[in-house]
Parts: sequence; structure tokens; C-alpha cells
Amino acid sequence: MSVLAAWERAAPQPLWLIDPDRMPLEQYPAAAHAYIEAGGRWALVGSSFLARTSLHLWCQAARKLSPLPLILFPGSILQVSPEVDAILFLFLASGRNPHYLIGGHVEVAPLLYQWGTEVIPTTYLLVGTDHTRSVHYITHSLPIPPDKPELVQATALAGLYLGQRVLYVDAGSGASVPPAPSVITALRQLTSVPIVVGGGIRDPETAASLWQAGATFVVIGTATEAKPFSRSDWETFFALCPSS
Ligand code: 1GP
Repeated sequence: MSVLAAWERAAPQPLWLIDPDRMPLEQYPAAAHAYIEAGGRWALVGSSFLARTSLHLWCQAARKLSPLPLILFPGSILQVSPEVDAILFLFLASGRNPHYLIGGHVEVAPLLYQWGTEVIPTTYLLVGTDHTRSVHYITHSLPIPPDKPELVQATALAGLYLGQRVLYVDAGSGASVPPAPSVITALRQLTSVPIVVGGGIRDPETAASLWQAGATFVVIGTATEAKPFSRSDWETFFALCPSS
């Protein structure tokens, strides 16, 4: 089954985001095992900016160390690799930078075709935070004001009308304020496609409020970086999933 088909059937769950600059390969097998044992089924891999690590080489090595399926969440066209199970083909719908709307896509499309990579067309919605995150700086994108769910809805609809199959609502890595449940409720009223929510989610209660609002996947990245999550850390999140 394709990753997208599995995602379209998936129950709400936490989704681990790995920043290869911050996940040394020596620690990866144990960290992946803890996540899998708790119920984790996929990991996202990517970052707004990688300073030290080749994403391709990291994925190539990681695949030999764990069976955990890897899904690319690329911050740039440098972050592609055939050593993954799928790629989120991100349409930065909330921005107006043509490179993140079509330019980068044209540059990497031939490689993805050649590799036969599963491509998941994804509408990426950056929502407001109270300070600048790497994603704003790198993509030159303004976030959608968080108190304007109707603007988030309009932007998401545009992506869906363009044929995209997944919505990713992001407050940016390390955001002090995660996306509001009301924003997710507004999107869930429009569509049954998988909704991925991330940015600043650090505790199971916040994740639960987003699942209750209609999120399919709640992304946890930065919170796992100071010390990789143990199985019991992940289980505190899985325990609050609506279907668990
Ligand atoms: C960032 O949505 C992701 O693009 C995850 O954010 O690192 O804050 O968990 P965090």
C-alpha cells in the first residue's frame, strides 16, 4: 500500500520529525526502536536549514539501521534522496515566493521521476507565531494570522482545488505557540484529507487538543531533540490519541 493510502486510513497519532543535524546516527537505532515500540509507524525527515549533514547520506545510513519508514519533509531542493519511502511535495500555499510554489518543484521533479519516489502532494500552511522562525527566514514567507481561520480555510481550499491530498499546518519548528485547535477545526469542516499539524508541540495534552479538533498527525520534533524520547515518552502521547 502506498504511504498516502495508509495515511488516508490512518488513525490520529503522533508523528516524529527528525532533523538530521540533531539526530546523530549512533543514537538513531535506539530512538527509532523506542518510537516503533510505542506505536510509531512513520518518521518525517527534514529541516528548514541543514548546516552539517547531507540529508541523502543520513537517510541512506538510517535505512540500514532501522526498518522505520522515512518520509521526506524537505526544507529545500537539497533535501531529496531516493532512500526514503515517500516525499511530501510541499506547496507553500501561505507564501508568495515562487520558488516554494513551483520553482523548486520543477528542479527536483526529474529526479523523483527517475527514482520512482512516491510523491504526496501537500499544501503547506504556515500559521502565525510571535517571533521569526527559520522557516520564515529561509522561505521569505509571511505566516497567516492565527486569528483568521477563514484565511487558513481559503488557502487550504486553494491547495485542495489544485489537487493536493494532504494539509500540513505549521507554526514553525520550535514555535512558542502551536497552531490553535480552532484552526484545525475550521479545516476539518472542509475536508477529510489527512491534516498534519506541527510547530511548538511539546506535551501530550496539547497534542490531544489538536487531535480532538481533527488533526490526523501531530508532529513532534524539537521536543525530542534535547534528549531522544524513550518508549514511555512516546506512550504518553499515544495514550491520548482518540482511538488508542
Ligand atoms: C516544524 O512542524 C514541525 O516544521 C515540528 O515543529 O520542531 O516545534 O516540533 P517542532
